[in-house]
Amino acid sequence: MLAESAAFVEKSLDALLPGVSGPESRLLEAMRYAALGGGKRLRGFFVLQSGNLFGIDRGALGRVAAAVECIHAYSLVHDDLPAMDNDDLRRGKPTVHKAFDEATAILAGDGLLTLAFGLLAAPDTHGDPFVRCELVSKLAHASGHAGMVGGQMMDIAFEHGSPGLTEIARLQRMKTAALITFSCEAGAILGHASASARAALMAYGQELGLAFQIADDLLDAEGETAQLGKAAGKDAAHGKPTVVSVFGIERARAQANALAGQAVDHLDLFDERADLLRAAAEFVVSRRV
Ligand code: GRG
Repeated sequence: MLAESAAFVEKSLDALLPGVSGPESRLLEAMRYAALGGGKRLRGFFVLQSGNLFGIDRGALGRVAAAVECIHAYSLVHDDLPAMDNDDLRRGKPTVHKAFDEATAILAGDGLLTLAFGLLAAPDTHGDPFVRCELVSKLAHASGHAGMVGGQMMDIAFEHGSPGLTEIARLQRMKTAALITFSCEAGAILGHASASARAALMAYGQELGLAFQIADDLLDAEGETAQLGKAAGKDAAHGKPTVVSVFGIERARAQANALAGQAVDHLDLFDERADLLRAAAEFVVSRRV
């Protein structure tokens, strides 16, 4: 299901990332290393599938999917830095600061972050400047202090506290679900969709984003480093509060499945063109990587 769209997202990214040349070539090489050649491309998949519901052309969808994957790749590069998670392995290969160096990793993340907004703002993404502006502003909200970056700060703050389930859910909505929600909303923005269609896609993204994070925490608790392509068992080792640490494995799994089911219910107003989004909900909670 994901393979075809992952290949298309990879191709789009390859074409849209700058080529490696000039005295800054080390930066460009690190950006390409971080963004290409790995990852499930799940966020890109949501962009493509939400856009398909409204007949958006593939070129535009490839640009928006690439923008979201650039933001995601930057967040992984910065998350892996010694000042944050200090990880050596990501997507089955050395993290960017290991393959290059810390300064280059910081700059590569910065380069990917800004490239994402440049891609959305360019006329090739959509002929209507209001649509481009809305994509930029919604992605900024999802990835900045009110979304992913804010969630990451809460994650760090909670290492020294004992948050309850409400706080953990808020953190996960910001850190993980906000970017997934934007990916699902993007097709509706590009397609000038009705308010109800847009709300349904956002609700799907929010529920599935939370299910995705719980599934990720379950993989961290139960998976193997070699299979995941990143370090496993880190949450427990660091005493990190997650839905798994609060609920235990079985209840956390039941919660992830329930959220995935609720996500699918939000798609009721769409016909069979939403079937891949329906299937993705099952994938998100049963995945092994
Ligand atoms: C450092 C600004 C900043 C933000 C960091 C995304 C993030 C916030 C941290 C990465 C660590 C983490 C466990 C985040 C939760 C989201 C998540 C599960 C990311 C991994 O996403 P996948 O599984 O990765 O989709 P691939 O490699 O398949 O793209």
